[in-house]
Amino acid sequence: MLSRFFARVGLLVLPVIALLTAGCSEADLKVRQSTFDHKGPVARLQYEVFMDSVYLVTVLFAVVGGLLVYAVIRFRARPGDENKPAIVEDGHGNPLTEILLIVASIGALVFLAIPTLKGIWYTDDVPEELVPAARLSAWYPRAEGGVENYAEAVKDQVLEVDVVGKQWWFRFEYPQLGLTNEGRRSVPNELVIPRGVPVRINLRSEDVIHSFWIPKVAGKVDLMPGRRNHMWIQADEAGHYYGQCAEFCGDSHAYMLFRVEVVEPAEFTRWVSAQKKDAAEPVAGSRAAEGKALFAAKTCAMCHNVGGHFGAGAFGPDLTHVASRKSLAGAWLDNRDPAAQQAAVAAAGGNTEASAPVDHAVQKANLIKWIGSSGVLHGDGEATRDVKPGNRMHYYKMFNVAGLNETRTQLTAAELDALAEYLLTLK
Ligand code: HEC
Ligand SMILES: [Cu+2]
Repeated sequence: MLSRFFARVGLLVLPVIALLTAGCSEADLKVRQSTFDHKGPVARLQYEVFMDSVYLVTVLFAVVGGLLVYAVIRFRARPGDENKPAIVEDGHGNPLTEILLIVASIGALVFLAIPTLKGIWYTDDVPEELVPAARLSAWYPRAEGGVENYAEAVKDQVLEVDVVGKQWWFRFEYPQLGLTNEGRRSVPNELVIPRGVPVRINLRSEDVIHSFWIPKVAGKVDLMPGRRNHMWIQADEAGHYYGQCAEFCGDSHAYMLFRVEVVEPAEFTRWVSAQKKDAAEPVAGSRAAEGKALFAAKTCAMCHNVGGHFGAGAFGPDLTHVASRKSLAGAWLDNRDPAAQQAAVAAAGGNTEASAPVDHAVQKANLIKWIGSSGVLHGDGEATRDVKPGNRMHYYKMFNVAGLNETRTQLTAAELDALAEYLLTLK
């Protein structure tokens, strides 16, 4: 009879265990946005706090579940039980058990509270010991000073990045390096940071609440309107990391991604000077030159900055170096060839941070798809489907100015092609 009982329990429990462990293979733990595959000190600490609680609840589950199973078996109904009194006599209980339970509960809380609180302080700001003189940034002029103002110098030496959340994309600014929206040179969607260096991240929002999350490097802190939050990150391996807005923020929240390029410090210095350059002039008479003229004629310049060409736009992503990025439109459209990308990951032994270079044909197709999307009327009067529903490029009702309607720009296939050719020159 007992074996029949166990057979029944087994029938119930096995599928549950199978369900719970599905997705626990080595490869599954290394997917693009896995918090188990931590690649920096902040993510590692968050992983450890998580695992501490997993160990604790596993013990709790075993103890409570074990007692339950024991009671179910030990006190199951047996033939002849009909003659026993239905209600067992009341007792006070066992004071020792009660005290032990209280002590054990407090112990469990303390066990979790210590790493949690330590983690909260650790992730709040770049720890000073992580910024010794030997690692002072090569790209930023060293603050002069001796030991007295070391703390101040350290503060200055930490690379700072301002992250601004917008519906539905991220804008990155490097105030120490002169890459800001105010200075018409911000970096949309792809955060570039040097490897092995702590970076202080200042977070704010220009509309609703968003949240900044790079599962393999650190997460998650909210970007709030009217408030400045901060955190720090460090990535210990170079590569292409995947980030995501983690707070529901409207129609296209699910399409609000971003990327983090972790590069060697020397490469970072090169990247910074490339970002500061103005866009080159397209060859006179080329399709790109035609596209440049259209960029002004079709109101694109109203929202977008192109350094050296158009300086009025500050609302949309800065396009000065749009063609140098691996993704487009809140990193929703990938500019790499999918097959080449798969091959790159496979060649790196399944490392999802490996990346194929930009494929210019894919990039051009993406540009055309994006610019010609969301109700933009093509020559034949047919509106295309949204790439990102409600996006602020094609539906800019949020300006809320009398007389401003959705863009509904008329763009022929030839015009789209010229615009894309122009944007492709913005390397
Ligand atoms: C009303 C302001 C506005 C106008 C006008 C506008 N855009 Fe945009 N554009 C945006 C916004 C906002 C985004 C970001 C959308 C998103 O990712 O959700 C964007 C995104 C883009 C991107 C993707 C940039 C990136 O790095 O991801 C390109 C390319 C672009 N616009 C080109 C154009 C062109 C070409 C025109 C003219 C036909 C144009 N835009 C007109 C606001 C505007
Ligand atoms: Cu969001």
